Amino acid sequence: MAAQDEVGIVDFVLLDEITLDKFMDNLRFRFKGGKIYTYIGEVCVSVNPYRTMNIYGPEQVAQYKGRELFENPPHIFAIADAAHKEMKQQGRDTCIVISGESGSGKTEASKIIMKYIAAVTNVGGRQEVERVKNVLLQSNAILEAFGNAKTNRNDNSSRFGKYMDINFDFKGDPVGGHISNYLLEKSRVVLQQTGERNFHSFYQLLRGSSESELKNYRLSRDPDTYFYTQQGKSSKVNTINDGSDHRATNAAFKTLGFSNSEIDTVWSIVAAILHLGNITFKSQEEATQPADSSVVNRAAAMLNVMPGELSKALSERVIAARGEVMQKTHTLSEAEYGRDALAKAVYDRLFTWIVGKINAALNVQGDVGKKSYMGTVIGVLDIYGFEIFDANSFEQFCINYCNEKLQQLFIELVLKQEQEEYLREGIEWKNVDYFNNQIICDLVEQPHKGVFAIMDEACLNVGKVTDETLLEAMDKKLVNHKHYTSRQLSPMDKELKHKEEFRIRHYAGDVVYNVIGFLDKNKDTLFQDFKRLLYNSSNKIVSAMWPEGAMDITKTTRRPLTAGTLFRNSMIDLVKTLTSKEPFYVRCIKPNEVKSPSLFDDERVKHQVCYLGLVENVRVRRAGFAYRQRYDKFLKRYKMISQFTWPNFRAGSDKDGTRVLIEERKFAHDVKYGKTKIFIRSPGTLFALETARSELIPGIVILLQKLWRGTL
Ligand code: AD9
Ligand code: MG
Repeated sequence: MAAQDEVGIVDFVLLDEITLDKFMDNLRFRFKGGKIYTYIGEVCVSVNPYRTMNIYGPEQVAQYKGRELFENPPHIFAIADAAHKEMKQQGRDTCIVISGESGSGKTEASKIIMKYIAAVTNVGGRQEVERVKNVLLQSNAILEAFGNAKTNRNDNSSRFGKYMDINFDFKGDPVGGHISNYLLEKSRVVLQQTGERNFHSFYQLLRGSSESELKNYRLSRDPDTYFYTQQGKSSKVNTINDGSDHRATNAAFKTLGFSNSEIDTVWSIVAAILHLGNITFKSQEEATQPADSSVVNRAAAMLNVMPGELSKALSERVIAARGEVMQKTHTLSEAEYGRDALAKAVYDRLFTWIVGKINAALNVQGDVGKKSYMGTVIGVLDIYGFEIFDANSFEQFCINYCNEKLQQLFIELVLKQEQEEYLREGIEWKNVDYFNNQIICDLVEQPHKGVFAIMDEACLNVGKVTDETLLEAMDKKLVNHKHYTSRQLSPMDKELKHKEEFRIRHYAGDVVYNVIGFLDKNKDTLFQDFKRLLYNSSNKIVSAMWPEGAMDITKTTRRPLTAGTLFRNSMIDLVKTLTSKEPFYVRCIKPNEVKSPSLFDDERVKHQVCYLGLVENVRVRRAGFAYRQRYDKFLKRYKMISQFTWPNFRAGSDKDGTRVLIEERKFAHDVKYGKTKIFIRSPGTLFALETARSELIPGIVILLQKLWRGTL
């Protein structure tokens, strides 16, 4: 591969001068010339083209299959292939971490990677592998229907985090998989900002169902009829065809082996939520009741529960005090709160159930599984990107924290460990400075002092604490933190307009959060009455989604973990999983805010290049080395290419042997000798070593065969 193709420099490491300006010039030049991928060593920088690119067909698959990164122009296929090759050859788990802000192209990248893996595997055409590949590919349609939505940043924004492990057998073919999902933004079910939509599934059901289906679900076609689908005032999206997407979702359900009654239950639940959203209440004397029983009837029918029971659960709750059970009627706002909590919980449970079903379909099974399953995986991570809206709440707080964690992982593995290794190995090295966002991760996740811990403490004091007093508690504990402030702490700050606001200086930008709703969302309670109601549904699938409805209210239960703590724990686990694998990175960049295929907004891109630490990445990489290996392993692999080391080197240590080999092959100018490892600067040297080796191998094999047969 030439350092330069027709459009700029293919690897930023090869820039003649490493400055932000030169970086930007190359990125812009390439984007304008239709080249959306550029490397930093093995990291792939990808700029969202906002148009269909003709670069993902069979021809390109053939071009990249089995090749080394440096043999072809930069492409995400090459990263997918590298992860696959590494896994297959070294028997190591690998993962591909895709990061970037909302709308930068992460989900598209993850789909392209999966399609590539599907395209290069199962040359033998085994049936079970084919099934697994289909399930892997089709699961996206379902997950996006139920987990994605139009936001003001992205028409198809992921509102959940997804980490998918693909299991491979010894041939390198996919034989199963597992999806872990992270915190679905369920508040969207009941509330959308102007210009945004609910999850796609709602519009798919309304626009894609036949007349008779609509009648069965007791729905009318127009999303504006339903409170839960009309708030954003933008139910129609140009880039989305809800009708055909509905067909694709149903086809995917079929491929994954969902039964007809399961599919019907899924859509009935979605319909039930639409009906729930249209329930209003009237208050008379001490009692609150649904205003219109016909709407309640429809929702009840869709959930297969008794309308009277639903009405009751919406109007009052059972409480247990000192072993005694009592009824307490709701106030109007409690009833509305309960209705929305029910709608959110039902959708969230449905989503979790769907993911569980997909995982069941992806279970390693059959002969393929038993006989040859080796247990190596490629993990693909596609999460919700960093986001700032006009109004930011608990969900944005979690999403942005998740992005902090991934940035921290990148720093740890790409910037920090690399430099530490040079130090350890005694390689001469000029330190590269970068911003370490650990301080922000700590601000959020530290025990006792972090925001999640302060929220949990507030949640323990039920009754006495409000969102406002939570903010006071945060102010008190975080007053001296460089990355935190609030209206109270900075009264002159013009960005903080309301007394409920606090600001976090994230690695990717400042975000103002409104604390109202934080406590509730963290506590995430659903009245036991609803759980019992759903458990008692005559639809077995619905009932099975709510096993805790069987619990007796008088039995004291342990306080469940809060949503924040669960999320924090799942992020810590995720980082652990990723750290245990060999990582490959795709760093996605959003070229502009208006989804234009031609506009390269310098300021916006520069901002992303800076916070992603890309220039620092180039510096570490450039001063660094493309390849390193322990002396014993290096010698074992390449000893046949030197007369001095073949068949064995006896004149000194492995390090001496390595040195003799490198000098004979005239690569001394491109390597450094560490304490335990050899460091090779350019990929070309490695390529030359590999070529020399593979040219010799057939000869060696023949030699060995002759020896074996005794004909030599
Ligand atoms: V979010 O954090 O989930 O809100 P993503 O996932 O980073 O975000 P997404 O992949 O959904 O962004 O990309 C946004 C849109 O950009 C897509 O719907 C496509 O219209 C467009 N896009 C992104 N990547 C490509 C691509 N490689 N080719 C063509 C693309 N279009
Ligand atoms: Mg996405």
